[in-house]
Amino acid sequence: MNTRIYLPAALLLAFPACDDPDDSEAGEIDDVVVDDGHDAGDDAIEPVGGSTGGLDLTAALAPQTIVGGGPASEGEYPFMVSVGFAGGGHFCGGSLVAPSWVLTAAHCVQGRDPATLSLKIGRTDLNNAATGEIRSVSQIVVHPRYQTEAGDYDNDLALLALSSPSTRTPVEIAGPHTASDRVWWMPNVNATVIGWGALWEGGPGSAILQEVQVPVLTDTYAAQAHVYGARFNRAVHVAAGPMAGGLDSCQGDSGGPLLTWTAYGWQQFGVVSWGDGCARPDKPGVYTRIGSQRLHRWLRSVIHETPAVGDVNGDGRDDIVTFTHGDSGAGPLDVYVALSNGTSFGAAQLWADWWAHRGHAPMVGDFNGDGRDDIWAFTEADVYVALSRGYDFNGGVYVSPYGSADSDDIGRVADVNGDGRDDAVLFAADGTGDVHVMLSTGTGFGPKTKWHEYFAPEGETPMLADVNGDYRADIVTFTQSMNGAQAIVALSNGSSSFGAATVWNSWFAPAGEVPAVGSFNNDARADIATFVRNGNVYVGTSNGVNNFASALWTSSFGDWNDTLTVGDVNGDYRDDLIAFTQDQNADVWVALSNGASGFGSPYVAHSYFAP
Ligand SMILES: [Ca+2]
Ligand SMILES: [Ca+2]
Ligand SMILES: [Ca+2]
Ligand SMILES: [Ca+2]
Repeated sequence: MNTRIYLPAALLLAFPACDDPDDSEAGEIDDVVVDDGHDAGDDAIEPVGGSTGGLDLTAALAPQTIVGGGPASEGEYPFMVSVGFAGGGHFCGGSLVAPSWVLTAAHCVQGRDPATLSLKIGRTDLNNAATGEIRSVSQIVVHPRYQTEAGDYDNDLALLALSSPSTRTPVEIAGPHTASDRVWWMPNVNATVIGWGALWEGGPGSAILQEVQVPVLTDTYAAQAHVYGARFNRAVHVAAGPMAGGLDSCQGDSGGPLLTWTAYGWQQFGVVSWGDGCARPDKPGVYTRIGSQRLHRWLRSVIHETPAVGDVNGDGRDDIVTFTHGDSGAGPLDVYVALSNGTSFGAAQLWADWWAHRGHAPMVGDFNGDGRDDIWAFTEADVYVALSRGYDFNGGVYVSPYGSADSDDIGRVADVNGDGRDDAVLFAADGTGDVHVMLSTGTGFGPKTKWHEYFAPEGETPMLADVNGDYRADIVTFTQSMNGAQAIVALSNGSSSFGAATVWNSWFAPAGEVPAVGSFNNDARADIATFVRNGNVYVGTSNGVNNFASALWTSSFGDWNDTLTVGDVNGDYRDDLIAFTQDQNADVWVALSNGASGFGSPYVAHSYFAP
């Protein structure tokens, strides 16, 4: 087994402090010619043009591969990054995923000093100094659970903060809106992997970026004994490559992107991590599964704050809340609130600190039924709640029975039994379709019990809303698959279960759209909505029995990069549209529902919130 980092022996000697899990493998690529540019004192200033990636270019110019591929065109992958040593050579790939963040593999950078790293962004030929951008690294954030689970190189992810933002366009990462993007990287889809790594197992790298197409494999295949067995962990790994071998990523490609071509351009769903050799039969490349719920959530929570919407002071108008995140022991882990005045949101106020680490899923909901929404966090093993006092969240903390949550689950908060207190609902992301509920007692949680046997299996987008107006929240899922886009409902019986799953709309929120639930018109029943990338928002109004009737309510709201949601900003019992841009401006946009057929003109309701 080996990771796909490029670390020739000479490089290890030059950086003895930079130990690597893969030391023992370095000999496999010792025929790579290493230049002498790795002395920090030798080349303190980036020798634009001279940084060859430590490769013998004459040997690397053979017209092949990554393994079995071919050269990329100039400008084809503007988000591609070469991770190298300052004044030295390439050793890993990476990808620009936000203006100030580069994604790579944990095993490439763990334990390193950020000051020793240099990034080349958007360069195809590592020798061509006229192209791309050079950036230094101010911070390395390694996944806190890297290498702590059962499989090989679990959670092999790291983010590098850039010293100054890149001007290149970042690549989109899979799963930004729960699971709707899963459709683009289903098994058998042909994915693309790119890198400057070895052209064959044990061979030299390439100065010219290489690309190759590899089929996405099923988890079942990758977990077979003759493939990777238990070393393959489906929660965090995805395998790609022909079963017969011949096409693969290899040493020097580690940290680079595994990409799929969607209707909207490139999307990254994997990070080059490890494999047995390169391009061997039944030994495909194994990639970090960044499209999984939990890894996407972690990535997102490093790059951005997490916004939420709820009425935290109990005046009937929904307010906005943001969770800043941070790591255990490091912070910041603040929670800010901006209260609605009926039209816009006031100044941000600090209402809590030390809440929701990176990767934990924060939410808001009224745990004790006093009309004020409280803050929640779904962690690896528990559900936490802190009560609102109307001016902060220091009204007491409650924790679920230990082990009741799983970081792969999709957690939701809603009142399923109609007692006015929001309950915790957990949708299993392991494909079983189990739905569990923990009822709120107002001062604690009841036992975790199964309320549905099969609802919203992996790849769907589950939500809760009272669609029949009996004050009990029902479960709703959007299938969002390649050949179907159903909205399916199972009604709460108020005490122990959700009923039979029934299709209420047979075409709503197909893959690539962002679904939501809310009450948009003047009845007491919750409806559904979907945000389309072109700015259209459709609403499906509930008839309370068996149907959501779809209509276009606006054609000018939101941008795909926004976090799109709904809430009742003005307290008229109708949900309005809310978009958090989460960019440098971090504007919050609102469009008010007219209660019948449309949303008003979008306006900025807060000028800087949840960047
Ligand atoms: Ca309020
Ligand atoms: Ca409350
Ligand atoms: Ca309840
Ligand atoms: Ca209901």
